[in-house]
This record gives sequence, C-alpha cells and structure tokens, in this order.
Amino acid sequence: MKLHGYFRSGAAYRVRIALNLKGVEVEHVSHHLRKGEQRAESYLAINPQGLVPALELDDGTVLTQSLAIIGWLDETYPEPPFLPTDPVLRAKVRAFALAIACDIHPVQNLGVLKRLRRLGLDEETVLQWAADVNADGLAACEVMLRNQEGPFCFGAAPTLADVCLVPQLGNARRYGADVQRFPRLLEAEAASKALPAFAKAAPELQPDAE
Ligand SMILES: N[C@@H](CCC(=O)N[C@@H](CS)C(=O)NCC(=O)O)C(=O)O
Repeated sequence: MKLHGYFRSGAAYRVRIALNLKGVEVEHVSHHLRKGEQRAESYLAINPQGLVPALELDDGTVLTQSLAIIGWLDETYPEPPFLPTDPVLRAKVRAFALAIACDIHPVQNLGVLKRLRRLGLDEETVLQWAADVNADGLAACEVMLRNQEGPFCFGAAPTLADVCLVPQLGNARRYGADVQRFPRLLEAEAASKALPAFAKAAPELQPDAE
C-alpha cells in the first residue's frame, strides 16, 4: 500500500497515526503542498480533489478523505478498535472527530488561507484567522470532553477522537493559538503522544520534514 501525504498535513498525520495503531506498514509518497505538487496531473489522476492523503491499495484501488480511510482501516483491521462499543459513546467520539475534521480543519487549511491572501488580506490577518478558528473550535472540543474520563479523550484507550485531536493541536500551536486554555485536551494529547503509534507519526519525524 502507498500513502500519499505530506509531513505537515494534519489529515495525512491522522492516517499515519491510524496505520501505526493498526500495525499496518505502507510506502510513503510525499507531495510538496507548498510547491503545488498536489495539483500535478499525475496526482489529480489519483485524487481529483488535489488533496492529501490518499491511500493506494495493492490492487490499485484509491481511497481518499482521511476519515473514510481510517474507517476502512478499522473495518479491515478490527484490532484495536477506533470506536467504543456503546452506541451513545460511539456517536460522541464521532461527533468530536467531526467537530475537528469538518468544522475546524477545513476552515484553516492551506487552500482557504491562500484564498484569503488572494482576496487581499495581509499575512497577519490571515494567521489571526487560522489561530482564531483553532482556538474557537478547540474551546468547544474541551467542553465536549468535560464529563469524559481520561486520560484519552474518551477513556482508557485512544479512539478516533485522539487520532484527530493530536494533529489539530499541532496546527493550533503552529498558528499561535493559546492551547494552554485546554487542560483536558492537553491531557489526552500527552497520553496519546506517549504511545509509539502517535510518536512515530509526528510531522518532524517524517522523511520529507523540512
Ligand atoms: N477532508 C480532507 C482534507 C484533506 C486536506 O485538506 N488536505 C490538505 C492538507 S492537510 C491538502 O492537501 N491541501 C492542499 C491544498 O489545499 O492545495 C481529509 O480529511 O482528507
């Protein structure tokens, strides 16, 4: 299998963590997003959205969208599961993951920031946008975990929620959001990063890191 990604991509980071948690080895193919390599004809033939990640299976099938890839991994390699068994808790884990993947990440993403620059916003305002989107979104995530036991987001083992949280906290820091306001998120992040599956997936440890 090949994972098309980029060291700094939060969505690819989610998939790297998920692959490591399942113990699945893949070949990593890097596409330099700042150089626009994701828009090369050869990559658009793999993912018409021009986004990473994409997972190319050994039979040539291509899976896109990090949460769909992670869902496929969980169905194909059931242990350890990414979702709890209780239906209400599953819904809560999914809601937390979607709060990050649908409501925070896309609004502060490279493509959106580029559009803001093209519309004439100066660099300071663009970075403030990204910091605010992260700070406001993560403030809601902190409240979502208020009554959940730790140390992970939802209990004693990592779930899809932690897989999404760790990369997003990285983005939030990169854009200058004050994450110290979120002690429960930081507790889950620390528990996650202590696991080799999360540690190995860190952007700075990837071969394409700059
Ligand atoms: N919803 C998608 C988001 C993918 C995405 O936005 N990827 C970013 C990197 S984190 C990207 O490829 N950006 C390139 C661009 O915007 O041109 C997923 O979860 O896979």
